[in-house]
Amino acid sequence: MKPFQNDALIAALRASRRVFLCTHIAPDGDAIGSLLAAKHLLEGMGKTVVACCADPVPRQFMPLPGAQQIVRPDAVTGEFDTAMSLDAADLPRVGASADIYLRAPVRLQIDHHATNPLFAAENEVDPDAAAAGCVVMRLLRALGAPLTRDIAVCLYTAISMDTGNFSYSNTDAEVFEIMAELVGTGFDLCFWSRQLHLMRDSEYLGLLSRALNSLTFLHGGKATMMSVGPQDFADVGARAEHSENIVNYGLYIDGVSVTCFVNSREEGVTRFSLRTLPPYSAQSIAVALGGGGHEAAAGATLKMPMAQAVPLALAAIDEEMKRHP
Ligand SMILES: [Mn+2]
Repeated sequence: MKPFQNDALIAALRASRRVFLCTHIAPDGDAIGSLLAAKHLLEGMGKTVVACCADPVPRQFMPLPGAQQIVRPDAVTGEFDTAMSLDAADLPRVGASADIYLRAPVRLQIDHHATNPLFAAENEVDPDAAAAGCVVMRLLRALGAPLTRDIAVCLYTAISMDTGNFSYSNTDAEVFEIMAELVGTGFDLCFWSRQLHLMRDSEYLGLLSRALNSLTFLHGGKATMMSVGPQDFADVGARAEHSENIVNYGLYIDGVSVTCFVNSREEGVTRFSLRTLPPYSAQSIAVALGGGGHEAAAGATLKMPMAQAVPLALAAIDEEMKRHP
């Protein structure tokens, strides 16, 4: 495991008494896991700690130890001698937590985003760390604090969520060194991996089922398209968030390099999510439809009904396929 670099940050935490911890808005597993691990760690050292997030904790993270005690900024009272931000790429990312953070005389942060402007007085920002949770683990070691089972569960959440369950390119040897220590605490890996990586809302599975049923092959099996319309959303009771990630299923077929997921929650607005493998560009297709994104993942929204919008998408996909026959 890499050593924690910033000795001044360690000294500041040792000297702290009342600590304000915050993380980014729209919190993910690394945000909530790192926040809670730091809370347990500092409480174990006898500090008074308030953990804050400006947005609600997503339901899947609510069973984590301490998650019920995460508060919103408007519920925070009293003054803090020390504040620390976790996993936030810049200060605006902590949302309404920023005011409380800025009021603390000693301001620290732990993060792993390369674009971080080092907004704290003492920063430990390592763009090579797979997750902010990895840096929290280094902090725990530097402080000589015990690794409890509660901390292990929170750090497992942070690291497994930010590495796509140990599958993204950021999954390095340190991740597994840390995991060996976490598993050593005897936390229930089976339960938590199911909770974090398999459990889905029934509405999500309902919408996914509609999408898979609609799957059609294009261009001799090199491309796929799935679509769900307003009636599908209504029938299964799905909300916007339930349409996330469905697009990826269109690529989980041998030989398919381009996929498009069409979804329309309301009549007259049609969204396209695109995913591609090289040499094809999701971005080129999205741009042709007036949208944008990255090379492998992009999207566009057209203000027209599906029946009118889909032929335009098919034409844009045609164009992209022709570029790489
Ligand atoms: Mn992160």
